[in-house]
Amino acid sequence: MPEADGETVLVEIDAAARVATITLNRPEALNALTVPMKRALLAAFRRVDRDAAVRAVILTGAGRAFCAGQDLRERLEPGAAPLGEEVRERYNPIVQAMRNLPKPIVGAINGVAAGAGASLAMACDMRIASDAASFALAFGRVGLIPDSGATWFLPRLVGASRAAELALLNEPVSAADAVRLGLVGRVVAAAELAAEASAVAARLAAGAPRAIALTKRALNAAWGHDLDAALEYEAHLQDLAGRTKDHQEGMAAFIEKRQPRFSGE
Ligand code: T3D
Repeated sequence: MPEADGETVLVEIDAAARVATITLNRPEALNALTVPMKRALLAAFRRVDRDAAVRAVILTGAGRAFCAGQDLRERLEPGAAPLGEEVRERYNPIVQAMRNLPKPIVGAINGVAAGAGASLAMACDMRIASDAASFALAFGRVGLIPDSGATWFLPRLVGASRAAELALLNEPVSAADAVRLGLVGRVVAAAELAAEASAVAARLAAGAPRAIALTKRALNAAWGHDLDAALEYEAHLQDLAGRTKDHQEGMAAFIEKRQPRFSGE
């Protein structure tokens, strides 16, 4: 398994802020995803998972797009894998790595997010969009169904009725409409996107890492739980959070009227 390849996927680490930025980097093809790029993206998420110095992650795109989904030219090349295999072996592991990453991922949606690019945006824990961004499911336009988690994330983010409209009509959604629908949390001017995403990621990185990881785990699990199961799972995870040094530090900081310094223990 290669490391993020340093070409089509860039990983930069801000050691002071404890934030990693993963950048999809094929701007000439709107960051459309090729096989090597998907391998590199999975390697990038695994790398930031292993790096104890990283506490929050930003996912963004180089150039004018976030990601145009599957590289359609590559699919026409001889020897391209059958679609089911490609989705199972290349796309699904990326989405699983993102959701299972015990660190928050901020999607900095700098431009169009189409097809599997929209899925990657939805797999982030939160999304900040540039006012130049847009979303398009796009799969239907090439005779495919939404994949890489799109059928799972979309109704949960925007509701069943809107999800059906977006998935079946495949029409683009502007950044302004995306925030209204709940696809993104906020929209900022294009020139401010990087700074805004960095500020949000730095705030996340300053939080208690174990509590953040457990919160992400609880939110992931809640979709499959009824209320009783969710209450019990919260109690279980709270027990774990309550045993951390960071819980003690947070309590001490409150009593001493100072900012907490979380160690991740
Ligand atoms: O493995 C599998 O296939 C299964 C998984 C499938 C998952 C999927 O993601 S299926 C959906 C694939 N994505 C799409 O269908 C989107 C295709 N792209 C577009 O519809 C448009 O490009 C956009 C709406 C995203 C942006 O439109 P626009 O007008 O701003 O840009 P453009 O002129 O169309 O594109 C600029 C360049 O990027 C252009 O290259 P050129 O002509 O300048 O050399 C274009 O061909 C290239 N590009 C854009 N999207 C893709 C792409 N090249 C390859 N694959 C792409 N997906």
